[in-house]
Amino acid sequence: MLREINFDGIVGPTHNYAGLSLGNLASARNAGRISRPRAAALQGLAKMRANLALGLAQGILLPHVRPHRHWLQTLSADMHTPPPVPAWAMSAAAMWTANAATVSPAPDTADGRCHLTVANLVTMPHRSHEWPGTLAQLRIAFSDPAHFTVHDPVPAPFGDEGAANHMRFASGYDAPGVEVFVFGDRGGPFPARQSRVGSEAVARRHGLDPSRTLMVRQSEAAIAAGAFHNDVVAVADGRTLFAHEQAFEDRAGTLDAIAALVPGFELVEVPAAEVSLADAIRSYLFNAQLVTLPDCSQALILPTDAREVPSVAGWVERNLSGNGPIRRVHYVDVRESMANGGGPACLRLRVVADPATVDRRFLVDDARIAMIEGVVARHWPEEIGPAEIASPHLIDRVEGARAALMTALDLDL
Ligand code: SUG
Repeated sequence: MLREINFDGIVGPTHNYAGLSLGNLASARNAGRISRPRAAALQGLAKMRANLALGLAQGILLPHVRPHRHWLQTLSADMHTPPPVPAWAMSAAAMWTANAATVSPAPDTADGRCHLTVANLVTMPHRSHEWPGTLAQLRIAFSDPAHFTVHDPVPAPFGDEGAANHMRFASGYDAPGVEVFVFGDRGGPFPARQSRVGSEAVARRHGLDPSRTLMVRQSEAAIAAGAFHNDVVAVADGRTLFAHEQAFEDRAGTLDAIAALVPGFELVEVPAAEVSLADAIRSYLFNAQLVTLPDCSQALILPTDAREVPSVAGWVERNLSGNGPIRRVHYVDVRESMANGGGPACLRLRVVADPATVDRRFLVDDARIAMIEGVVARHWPEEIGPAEIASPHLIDRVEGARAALMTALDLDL
């Protein structure tokens, strides 16, 4: 039976604040801070546990090999090369699996298979070398050719950042969906990471029906305010779109086009007059997981940080007491990830599939989460300071930590 599985990235042992992402305000704000990889990974695992308790299906993707020595070799570099090269090679950014791939579930595609295209992430140097590690995992997790096709990345220079810039509407898991690709072309002082050409290539290779596929321009104002991915200002689930008024360049045209294709379309729009773009981005109100619970009601999984921004807290309270489709809000503490610009929705890749067709090592229940927590508690560094990034002692430690996790999960990657 098809259902939505959230594949969360396990936060890797090298999680650190190197300020690498131009246009990601949290990453810039926290550059040079001491990170807490162990707490970060445990926060992510606690989120997974809470989602399991809500009756959701949960999967994992794994930290990548760091430092990425093979990539350093292609630059004729090593961990003694001057900054920022070592920090690029140590990045734990693969934890944000909303950027792992774009996923088109089987009911949407011409051949009736679920298609995944690994994201090339070419815009940011520290993320541009993630795709081979992600592709290797996707090829194992989704190796059943009767149900899945996993594609190589779209070639450079066409930026593709995966599901973070993709929304899907559908009336049920078995029903064909409407897929909306959100690209950017200008972002004020900041890069627009998702290209139109990249999005169109993904739609074609997935065999999507053009009459149920939309290409939508992200608003320049949103990118300039720090929405480096669309999922910082909009999220969709079922027939519902939860979005900021300034998420799309052509607001009216976008909403009309979605409404025309999605019967029973429900819009939960937050006006700029109630929550400014700045507050939306500071709170990550829209980087929520919008999920359908087993009783068919919809809930938002919000970061605890959202409670601390008064305009957002006020909006959430008013919305819940209204008659909208979002009936419940659950808060999760993912502060370590948030401090690098990654909220609850960044940490997960949604795949609509039958769990029985997925490699079991990539699915978790409470017992497996407890087992992973044990590995993290034993092996993940408690803290990483900015001066330690290239230290041989830290490198030994994080390589051993990842190896211990692979052994525990019976994976050799
Ligand atoms: O690509 N942060 C990530 C955050 C990704 C969030 N994902 C989604 N919105 N789906 C990024 O900017 C920070 C790295 C650093 O500064 O060390 C970082 O890469």
